[in-house]
Amino acid sequence: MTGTVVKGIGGFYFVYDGESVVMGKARGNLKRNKELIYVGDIVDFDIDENDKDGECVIHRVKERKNYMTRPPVSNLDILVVVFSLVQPAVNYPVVDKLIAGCELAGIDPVICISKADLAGQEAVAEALSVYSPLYPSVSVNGITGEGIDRLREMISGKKVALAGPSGVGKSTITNLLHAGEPGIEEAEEALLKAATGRISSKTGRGRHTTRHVEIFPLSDGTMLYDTPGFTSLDMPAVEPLTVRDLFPEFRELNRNCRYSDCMHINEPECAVKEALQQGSISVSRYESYLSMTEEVKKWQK
Ligand SMILES: Nc1nc2c(ncn2[C@@H]2O[C@H](COP(=O)(O)OP(=O)(O)OP(=O)(O)O)[C@@H](O)[C@H]2O)c(=O)[nH]1
Ligand SMILES: [Mg+2]
Ligand SMILES: [Zn+2]
Repeated sequence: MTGTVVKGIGGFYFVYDGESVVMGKARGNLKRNKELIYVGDIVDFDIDENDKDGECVIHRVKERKNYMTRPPVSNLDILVVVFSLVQPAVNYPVVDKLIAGCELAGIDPVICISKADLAGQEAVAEALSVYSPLYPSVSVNGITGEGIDRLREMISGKKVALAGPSGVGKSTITNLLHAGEPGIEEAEEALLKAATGRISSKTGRGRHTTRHVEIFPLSDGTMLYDTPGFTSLDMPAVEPLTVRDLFPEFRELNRNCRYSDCMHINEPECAVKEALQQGSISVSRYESYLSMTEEVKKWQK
């Protein structure tokens, strides 16, 4: 049989075959090869109801379309980069790193500004103006549900992960997208519900409420991955030139730079720096770019 791994905890995996979820373990050959199983993996498994380790044994992981290590997920069509402007305060370098990680993995990012009720319309509009020319973008209010229908349309039928800092409201959005699903019994709904947490009043940060990646299948075919939040992200071991190419707003302009290998930092006749001076490239995006190129230098000898 074939199914999707929807959750993994302590060596146990939950596999969804389109109808029901069975729990089981990986067969010895996978463990011996130290093959990792990601949530989102399509796996071949056998049902073994007499096994003491659960109802199924996974014996093969199918080739992945793509994967990410942070958060650890595979086979995504879309990754929704969720961040709030306040509670917790936005950290643009982290947001831009996550977006760059999507570009690197070949996953389409959608930008979602959460907690629209807390930041004020102007601040939300300003943040949207930075990202909406680059990627599909939306703002949502987890209290009133405003914006959730637009988000639902943007991700309908796709394999979609919600990712971003702890406490920004990913699990709240998961529950809102999940609410009102037809055919779900109340008890089942309670089980399916993603746990949400509070913001620490001391630090203004999230409390890492979600500890594991979990997929919630929706009735329109959407596979919604809720993921644990983080406070920081590391750059992968890539060349500075690769980092440059992860910024879509630079790619077009690069043709007008004097040098085709222009890093848009100190070179003369650089179209990106001109655009920056004219204000058509966002200062915060450019600063994220600078910090990312600095960070990957540690990988160079
Ligand atoms: N004011 C306001 N609070 C919100 C909103 N969305 C979520 N919250 C609250 O923010 C807190 C954190 O929400 P979660 O959904 O647990 O955040 P998370 O991103 O899943 O956090 P982790 O699981 O730690 O990564 C909860 O107390 C929510 O009720 C919103 O739009 N406005
Ligand atoms: Mg959560
Ligand atoms: Zn340049």
